[in-house]
Amino acid sequence: MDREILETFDSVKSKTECALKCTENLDCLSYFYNNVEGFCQTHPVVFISPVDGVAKSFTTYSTVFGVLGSCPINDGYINHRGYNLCYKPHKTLVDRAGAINKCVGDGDVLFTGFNTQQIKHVAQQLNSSSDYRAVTGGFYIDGSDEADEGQWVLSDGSKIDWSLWLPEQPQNKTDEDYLALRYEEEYSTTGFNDARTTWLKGVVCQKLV
Ligand SMILES: [Ca+2]
Repeated sequence: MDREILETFDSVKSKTECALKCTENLDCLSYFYNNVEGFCQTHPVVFISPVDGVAKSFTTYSTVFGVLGSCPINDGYINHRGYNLCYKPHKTLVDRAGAINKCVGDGDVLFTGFNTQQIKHVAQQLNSSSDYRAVTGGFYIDGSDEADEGQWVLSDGSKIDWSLWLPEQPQNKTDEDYLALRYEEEYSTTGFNDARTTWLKGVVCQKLV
């Protein structure tokens, strides 16, 4: 596994020691450990798709368990300890109303994030998974410019002053008023695009913990 590498360590004596190195870095979500070579490699994402997380020979893959007891990581939620984030991408396609319903039904909200780093982390997580990259249209998150064209705000009314727009986005059409994170194959990157309420997408829900 050689994507999205956070840190690498040699002469690591045990899987437990590798786990500790991951735990010590709040940006670490998962790690690979090779007990033959004593090689430990940490990652800032969780590998969701089996094909993306294939371990090399003699290497085991593990995710670090969050310190947030209230983030249900056994139910598919992803916990970034450094940003205090607990979120879950859903691949089932829904319109925007359906996206809100999905999150609310799980006791969550549309993914918000509160700064560039948090949004970038989720974009990186979506970008690192072939299952997520394959979701047509990407994923709804919180954010709209419906009230004032070109002025993007969260559902609590606060201004979105960070930007992760894909190239040639936003198109800022008056009927494309809702924020989504979408993989753009041409640029091999995941970023913002503006969407219509009727477009079918996945959704990233956030559990406020
Ligand atoms: Ca718009």
